[in-house]
Amino acid sequence: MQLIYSTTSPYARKARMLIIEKGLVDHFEFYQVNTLQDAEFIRGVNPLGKIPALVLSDGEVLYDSPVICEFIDLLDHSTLLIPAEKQSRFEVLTNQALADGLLDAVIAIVAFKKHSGEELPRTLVEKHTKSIFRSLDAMESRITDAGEVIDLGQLAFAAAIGFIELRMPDLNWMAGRNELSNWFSRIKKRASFIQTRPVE
Ligand SMILES: N[C@@H](CCC(=O)N[C@@H](CS)C(=O)NCC(=O)O)C(=O)O
Repeated sequence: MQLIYSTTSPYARKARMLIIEKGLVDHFEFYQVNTLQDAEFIRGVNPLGKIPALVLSDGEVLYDSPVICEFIDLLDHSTLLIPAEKQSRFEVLTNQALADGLLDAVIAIVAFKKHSGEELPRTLVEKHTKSIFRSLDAMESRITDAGEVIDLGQLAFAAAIGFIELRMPDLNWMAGRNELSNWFSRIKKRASFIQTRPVE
């Protein structure tokens, strides 16, 4: 099966980190695209015109990243990163939704400029920026340092913060968020984070 991705896409990074954490790299072919130059190709694979997309061996295509991650996780039941137990399962899935939603707000700001060459209207920048800070505060209160134990929610948090550091380096996301900062300083040393760093 083939994962359509770009090295800068944080949603794809989450899926790539999951593949590495689960030791499943050999099961995948990684097909790198550029969302601007390869837009037509991407639309041909995924009607939403977005990456990541996962093309299965029978030609079926999975999107978006939460669906792809669920599929990857179920490839090997021995190390589930989306736990089966109800309470922790929905904590992890909500953490993923939080990180993905934060990213939607970041991308609404940065992608507009990239595509149009213009700044997003100030009212919308303020709305999305408030959403980013609220989401970071929620991440600060929800993060639990489980040492070496990793789950999909943590991978989503890591991909989201990695993208903030890439695209909004002046945001000062660490200020007043000690739990999250300490946790991030550890997760960023993991092979899955290092091996998926964005290359521009
Ligand atoms: N909800 C989607 C979001 C995917 C997404 O927005 N991907 C961006 C790249 S980071 C993209 O493909 N953008 C291209 C476009 O919108 O034209 C997911 O979780 O997979």
